[in-house]
Amino acid sequence: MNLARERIEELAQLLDDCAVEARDTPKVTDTYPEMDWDDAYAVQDALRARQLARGAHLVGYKAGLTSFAKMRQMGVESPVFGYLLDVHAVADGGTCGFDELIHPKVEPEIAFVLGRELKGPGCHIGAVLAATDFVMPGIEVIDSRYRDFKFDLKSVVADNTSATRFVVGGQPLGVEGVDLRTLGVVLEKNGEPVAFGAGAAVLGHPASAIAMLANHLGARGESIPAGSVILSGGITVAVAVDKGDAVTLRVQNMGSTSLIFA
Ligand code: OOG
Ligand code: MG
Repeated sequence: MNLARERIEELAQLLDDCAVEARDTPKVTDTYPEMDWDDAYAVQDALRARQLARGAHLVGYKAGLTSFAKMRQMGVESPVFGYLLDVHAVADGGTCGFDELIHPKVEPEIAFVLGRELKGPGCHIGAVLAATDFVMPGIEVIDSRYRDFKFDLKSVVADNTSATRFVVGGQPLGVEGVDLRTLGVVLEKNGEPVAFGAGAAVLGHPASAIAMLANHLGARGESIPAGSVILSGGITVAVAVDKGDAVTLRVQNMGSTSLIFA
């Protein structure tokens, strides 16, 4: 750690305020280039503590930048991890307040719901599939608190990996007998298909993103509790949305989930 406790708390407050007030800020490593990985995750932890203290509940986790399409889009080269809160869940088919957000984008993802706790180190795809109750379509709404959506990995980790809203729904599917690599996904905006992909875009197999997440959390003394929902990462590039847009994600054999920006 290179940053003092007060700096960590200040940065968490800055990012929290930006999210609440829907305003952007230059990336935090511009001000603190000496920030290291532990500092970045410490800011994320402090941000989470602030939100939980306001009454939010932790409902799950997310992996991000797990597909080459996303890594290329954002100019970075490794996955990052964050958390999901109940206050950020949108009901299936529900409305997301556009004016509460800065410059939102949507991502098609496969969401995992765990039937059993998952704990690293040593977690692998097999352990993930064994612990998974079902998978379902998930749309993540990301909204970087950084100006022009520009960041480096440490800055985006501090900002809870741009996590903002999410919706899961459709038809839950058990993983037995399903090849998650070849599951096709279609993302539609206002009825037009705008992005397509298959599960393998995420690290070769979406469950490997969950294994990486469990190993990452395990190294920090945290596990993923049974019942958690986990977003495994955008399969395609993220798609910008405007006020009034309706977004639907269709996943092969899993129906669809949707939301409206109003
Ligand atoms: C970082 C978060 C990326 C994903 O699914 O790849 C992410 C960002 O691009 O803002 O959630
Ligand atoms: Mg995502």
